[in-house]
Amino acid sequence: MANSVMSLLAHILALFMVFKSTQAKTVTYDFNVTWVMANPDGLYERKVVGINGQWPLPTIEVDQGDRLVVNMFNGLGDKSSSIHFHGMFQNRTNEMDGPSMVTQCPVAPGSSITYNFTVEQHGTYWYHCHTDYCYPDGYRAPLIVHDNSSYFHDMYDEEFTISMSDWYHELMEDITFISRTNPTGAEPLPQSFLFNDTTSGINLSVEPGKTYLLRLVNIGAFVAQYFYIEDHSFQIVEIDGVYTEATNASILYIAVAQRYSVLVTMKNSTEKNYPIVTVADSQLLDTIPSDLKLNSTNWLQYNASAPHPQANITVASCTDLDPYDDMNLVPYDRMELLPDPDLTIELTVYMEDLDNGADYALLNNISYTAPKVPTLYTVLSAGDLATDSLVYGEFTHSMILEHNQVVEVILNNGDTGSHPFHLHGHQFQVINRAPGYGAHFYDFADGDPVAYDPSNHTAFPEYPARRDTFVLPPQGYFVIRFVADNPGVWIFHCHIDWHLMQGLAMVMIEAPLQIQERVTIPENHYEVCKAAGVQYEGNAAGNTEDYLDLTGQNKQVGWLPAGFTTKGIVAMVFSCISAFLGMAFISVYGASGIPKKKPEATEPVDVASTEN
Ligand SMILES: *[C@@H]1O[C@H](CO)[C@@H](O)[C@H](O)[C@H]1NC(C)=O
Ligand SMILES: *[C@@H]1O[C@H](CO)[C@@H](O)[C@H](O)[C@H]1NC(C)=O
Ligand SMILES: *[C@@H]1O[C@H](CO)[C@@H](O)[C@H](O)[C@H]1NC(C)=O
Ligand SMILES: *[C@@H]1O[C@H](CO)[C@@H](O)[C@H](O)[C@H]1NC(C)=O
Ligand SMILES: *[C@@H]1O[C@H](CO)[C@@H](O)[C@H](O)[C@H]1NC(C)=O
Ligand SMILES: *[C@@H]1O[C@H](CO)[C@@H](O)[C@H](O)[C@H]1NC(C)=O
Ligand SMILES: *[C@@H]1O[C@H](CO)[C@@H](O)[C@H](O)[C@H]1NC(C)=O
Ligand SMILES: *[C@@H]1O[C@H](CO)[C@@H](O)[C@H](O)[C@H]1NC(C)=O
Ligand SMILES: *[C@@H]1O[C@H](CO)[C@@H](O)[C@H](O)[C@H]1NC(C)=O
Ligand SMILES: *[C@@H]1O[C@H](CO)[C@@H](O)[C@H](O)[C@H]1NC(C)=O
Ligand SMILES: *[C@@H]1O[C@H](CO)[C@@H](O)[C@H](O)[C@H]1NC(C)=O
Ligand SMILES: *[C@@H]1O[C@H](CO)[C@@H](O)[C@H](O)[C@H]1NC(C)=O
Ligand SMILES: [Cu+2]
Repeated sequence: MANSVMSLLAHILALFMVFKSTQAKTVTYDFNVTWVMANPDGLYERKVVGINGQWPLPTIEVDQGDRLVVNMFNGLGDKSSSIHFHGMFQNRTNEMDGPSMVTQCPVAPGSSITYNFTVEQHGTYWYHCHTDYCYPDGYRAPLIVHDNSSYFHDMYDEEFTISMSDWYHELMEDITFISRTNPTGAEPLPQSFLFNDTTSGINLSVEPGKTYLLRLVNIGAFVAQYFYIEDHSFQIVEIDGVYTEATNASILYIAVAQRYSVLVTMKNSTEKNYPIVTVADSQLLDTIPSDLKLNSTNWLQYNASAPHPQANITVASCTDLDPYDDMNLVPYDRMELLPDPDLTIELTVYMEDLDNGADYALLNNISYTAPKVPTLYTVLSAGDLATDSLVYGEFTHSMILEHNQVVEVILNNGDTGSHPFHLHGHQFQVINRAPGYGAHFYDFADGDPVAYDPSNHTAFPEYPARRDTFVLPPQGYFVIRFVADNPGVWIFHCHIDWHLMQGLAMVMIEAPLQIQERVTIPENHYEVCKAAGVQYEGNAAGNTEDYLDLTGQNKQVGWLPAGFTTKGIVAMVFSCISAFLGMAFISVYGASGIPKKKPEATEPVDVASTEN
């Protein structure tokens, strides 16, 4: 008897181990990337980036713990590319992160790259091209990491993944944007808003009484969208891969790159179909053409033969919609507020004309300008100098973070637009933001910018929401914290692709000496550099002899002196204040002021630091 129990137990254990070992599998995708034709809004057929001859692109699906391998061949012929797996930590695999000239070389036409990493997270993500502003041409789709052990796994019957995005008729390369003909930096207006890559009205075929998990992903390039379902509320259970305590809500505001998972329970009656409504945030648009359809109707389809009514939008403006404030969400793991920071990085967003007459974006005084050597490759070839931020160049805005520091980023907005900022390699705690959300989101837009005051702010949450993309309100600020526990080169940037193009980015070089110990670049990635003719050793200027000599580095466009001096950026930057506060060593980078008014033209002055 005892024997047979033992043998049964051994048997069960063996089965369990087989189950465990087969659980973490390798999921391989072969992507042949070529141009294909598509007409997602029914208004205009255009060239889009397809995969294996298809567009819309496939959703990548893996289980938590799987190894994901993506073999990409760039068959575009005329454009370089790469893939960023948005929200993936790439812990120990920084070289697989995807942004060109940050962690890899651009993949030239005719060459191939292999991405290969384990997926230790769960939830809703997406993948997109991260080279030369190529994702708005269609190179973007969801990436889902299934997790059968999530706390809400038994709370739903089926799931749907829904993408939303803005859509342009022209290729990115044909759209005039950074130009002296556009000195205000007005973002190009999309022609349509897509729901799951179409405007034809999707029907989510549902059954009465069942509960569905909807995974919502804004894969757009520019415009945030409001989301709600007529006569149905829902529970938020995930944001950007972070499970949250189930929280009732009826309207969401989903900025580009953000994700929400919600549980929606169906009614018992099958008489009607209900509009799923998305409304573009028209506050982001400089002008609204009369033929631009801002809101769209799709359906929870209970009954295919019943009418499919158009949304009955009862508010006059999208700002009258009252979305759930993501700062109120509590992570399911109840991770506590991180302690006071070891390093504080204080930044201010400015949008300014530089001396070619075009409008650029700056963080403090730097408009991100790509280096000649991918920054990760500089880390790996610089030896001990990897801890000196100078080797990464003056215009990549690289900051060295020490391993396991608590880092706080204070981001002030000197601009009247909002900016969804994304940090690669982390989910950060969102601990402060002003002005409010929803109707209050634009409260500061018409007055003067308001900077974060460390000695006078609203209380930090006990269990702050965490996510990887968070919206900076117009002329307001936000404060985030994270632990530098993921050695790697991580770009921090506005996810509005137009603003990234204008330079709204900086680079965190997290624990450079640990990167050197942990990261090995696969031979295939060096082949990518050779094919692209891009150097993979040296400092930002490509100098392999003297890493502190940046002669020949790429530089941002020179200052328009008047605007520059009025703001006094010169005096503001590179001030580095260190102080002892209790036992913690606090460094403050930035300590910027905010302009009180638009600069006026004055006599040109000589600004030495910008000369070649
Ligand atoms: C990619 O697709 C193109 C067009 O179908 C084809 O000519 C090419 O051989 C394919 N390349 C690879 C590596 O599969
Ligand atoms: C992916 O990486 C693993 C671990 O380094 C390695 O064993 C495997 O061969 C790699 N697969 C491919 C397709 O490169
Ligand atoms: C997770 O559950 C789904 C069905 O609910 C099943 O198809 C899938 O195989 C499961 N995955 C794992 C890793 O158990
Ligand atoms: C959304 O589009 C994808 C890809 O075309 C498709 O597989 C999926 O069924 C669509 N989802 C819905 C709810 O229509
Ligand atoms: C959804 O159903 C409506 C009404 O039957 C139909 O007009 C529409 O084409 C359907 N949508 C799709 C994507 O099939
Ligand atoms: C959330 O909504 C459900 C269903 O409408 C309701 O039963 C529950 O009381 C709500 N919870 C809270 C905290 O409001
Ligand atoms: C649907 O019917 C079930 C079973 O009768 C009931 O428990 C549930 O509350 C009903 N749901 C709604 C939304 O009315
Ligand atoms: C919905 O779209 C229509 C047409 O584009 C527009 O007139 C209306 O103001 C929009 N409603 C909202 C709330 O944006
Ligand atoms: C579906 O809708 C049609 C038309 O309104 C109605 O006649 C029919 O009874 C409905 N079916 C169910 C199962 O509710
Ligand atoms: C739209 O909603 C308003 C307010 O709830 C209501 O008075 C009106 O009848 C609705 N219109 C339609 C066509 O359902
Ligand atoms: C603190 O902040 C509040 C809200 O922004 C403001 O009204 C108040 O004047 C500030 N107090 C001080 C002492 O700066
Ligand atoms: C990265 O992995 C280390 C363990 O190797 C862990 O301590 C750390 O929390 C991880 N960081 C992230 C962001 O995944
Ligand atoms: Cu932006």
